[in-house]
Amino acid sequence: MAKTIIVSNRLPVKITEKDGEYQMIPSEGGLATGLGSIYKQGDNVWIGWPGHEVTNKKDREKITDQLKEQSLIPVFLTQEEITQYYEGFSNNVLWPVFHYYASTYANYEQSNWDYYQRVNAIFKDVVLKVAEPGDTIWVHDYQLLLLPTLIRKEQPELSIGFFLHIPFPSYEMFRLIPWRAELMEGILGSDMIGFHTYDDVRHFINAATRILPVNSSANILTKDDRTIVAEAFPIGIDDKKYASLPDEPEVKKNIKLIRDTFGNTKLVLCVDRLDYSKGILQRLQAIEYMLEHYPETKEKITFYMIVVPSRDTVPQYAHLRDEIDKRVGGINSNYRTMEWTPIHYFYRSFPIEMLSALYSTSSVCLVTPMRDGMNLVSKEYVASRVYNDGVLILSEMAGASKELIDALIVNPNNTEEVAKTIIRGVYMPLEEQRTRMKQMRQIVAKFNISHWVKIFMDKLNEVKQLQRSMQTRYVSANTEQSIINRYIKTRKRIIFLDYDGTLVDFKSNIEQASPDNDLHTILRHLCEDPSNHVVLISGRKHENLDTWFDEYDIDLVAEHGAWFKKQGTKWHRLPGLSSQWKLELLPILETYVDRTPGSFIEDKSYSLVWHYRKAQKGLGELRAGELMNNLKYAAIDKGLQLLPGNKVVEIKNVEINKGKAALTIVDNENYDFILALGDDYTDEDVFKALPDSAITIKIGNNVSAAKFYMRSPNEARNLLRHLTEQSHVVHADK
Ligand code: GDG
Repeated sequence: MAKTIIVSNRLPVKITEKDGEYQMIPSEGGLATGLGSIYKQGDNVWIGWPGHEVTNKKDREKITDQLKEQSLIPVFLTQEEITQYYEGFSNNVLWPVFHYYASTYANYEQSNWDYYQRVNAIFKDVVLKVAEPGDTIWVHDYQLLLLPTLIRKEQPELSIGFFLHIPFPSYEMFRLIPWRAELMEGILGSDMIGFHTYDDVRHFINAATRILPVNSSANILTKDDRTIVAEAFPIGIDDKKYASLPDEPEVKKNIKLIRDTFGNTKLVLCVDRLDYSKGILQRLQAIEYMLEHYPETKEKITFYMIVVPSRDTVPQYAHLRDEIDKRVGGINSNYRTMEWTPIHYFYRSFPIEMLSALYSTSSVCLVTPMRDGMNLVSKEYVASRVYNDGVLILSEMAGASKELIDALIVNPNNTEEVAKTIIRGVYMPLEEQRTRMKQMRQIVAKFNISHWVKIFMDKLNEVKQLQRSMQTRYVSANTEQSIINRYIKTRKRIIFLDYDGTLVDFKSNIEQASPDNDLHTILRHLCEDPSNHVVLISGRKHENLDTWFDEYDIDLVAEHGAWFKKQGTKWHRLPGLSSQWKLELLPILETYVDRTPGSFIEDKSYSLVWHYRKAQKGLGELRAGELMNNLKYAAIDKGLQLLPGNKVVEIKNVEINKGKAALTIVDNENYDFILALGDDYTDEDVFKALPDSAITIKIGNNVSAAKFYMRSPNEARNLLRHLTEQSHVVHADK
């Protein structure tokens, strides 16, 4: 049976060694709990580093066996590998860049990058030892950005999901990393990529399309024919656990202790891992500001500040710890009284029973990171407030602020605002506290950790289905053969061919796309067969088509159906068309050309086209959206349609439609073989208009009404070539 494999840097256990015996203590983290519903079932497993350097072969075997009982598989790493891959690259490049601290903390060392690649490859080897066709792999976080593609290269059919727990920065930040293309390539081996917020998704899609040849349409990316979805899945917590903890005797005892100690003052709680991204120094500045400017708060408010030791062997972290020490010491010695100390500071971690007691007793939870992927402390505080009271102050830079909109949201850089908000929070009327807290509790309860796991897995399956349905519609060798067989058997055929993007690749200069010798040969062979009626149906100007295709026995449809020419006759236009509207719209389009370097207008007899293929990436798309918006009402008023195409926006009369044109040609003729090839928005009308028996093929991979897909003009040409070649052989044999 197919299984699910979770992969993360760390396994959800802590290993300790005593007298040669190893002990595995399960970690209490929310992620471990949430993913427990997955990895503890059936054959599912979790792969990761056990958090301990083990060099002895026997010990490794022992640990592996012990972990196996808990469905865990270790990836053993040497100290050197951990130092360079984890501390060096993950925490000294990716962590600062992704948290917008590139200029202060990022250190781009080649050897760290080499190790990062090497360790990702080690993880890949462990994964591939257990992965089998049909399995699903869920890779976690920034330490393993290369893993999805490393796996995909060896097992292309596996379903791979990736979740990033930290923010994804804007392209301007991400591009600073010397190995940005390799990292992006690595992530894009996934089928689905999850982030905490929509902003992260937006940043990611932008970076992907700028760095690699990747197309995007909304949140769907296409890379080498593979559909990849980027989506926001805000992580949740085990809300029920936090709601029930206060009933436990140990927690009750702690609650009493805290009340007895701080009973006379309002408690403000802060809980962070030691990290510059958590904004601890800036918060201390706000606390100092409050005490200085609002002296009435003295002896009324007490701060309980927990900083959990982390990475403090790294000099920057040790420095931060010392700075915090100094700042806290300074504030306490300036403002302390006989009965009161403003900040109770602890550089250590506490058992969850104490944490829960603090969540329960604090009037305010103050969470002010400078950047945070989500921030679980804020959600844990909310889940612990079973009486719907208490106030959450939350930085707008934390992912959680997008969900917990009823918190008091602050900018952590704004010292005065944070100071005032602390006072507002402490003295907030109970009624308001309850209104806000109720809303937040509903959100934390609904979007809890099991919900997160479920929607991530459901969506990953959905993406896989989507890919499969796209895949089956690609013209395989078998499908091609059956099209050819049908072709050979039939005697009255019609073949509709779009030109740009279907028979030739797009060129940045529209005049350059003239037919080459190969295409001429293909068309000549198609036209030589008297059973074939070939129709070239294009958006190009009729003059253009004339110069290129006059020598062939084919019908030409130009400007999407505004002009038609039967072979050997003259061009005639669709009756009743007006081009008066162009006078009015042309000046508007010109303003877009003036503001968008590289763009230009193509003036056809019954339509105007604004081209932006050569415009700066991103700007063209932005202007195209703007233009469509701007012309929305004018278009309805004047009977026009706006068509966003491949790097173009076309404005034309509603009556003009390739589908209608195709239908007029097919009408009343008993064709026994109908084939249509097209790549564009406008070709969809042809696909829809033709009878069910028609073979319709979309070139490219956007959603289409066509029955089949092909990847490129090259494939389209091959099909046409094979049609005539094989039919020639059959007929010659007779
Ligand atoms: C990354 C992202 C994202 C803290 N002190 C103690 C203690 N904790 C627990 C808290 C909470 C966890 O640690 C901290 O979680 P955060 O979300 O705040 O931060 P990161 O560890 O940096 O996590 C973050 C997260 O991934 C999930 O995707 O939210 O943005 O940076 O659960 O309760 N637990 C105990 N004692 C302590 O003293 N027992």
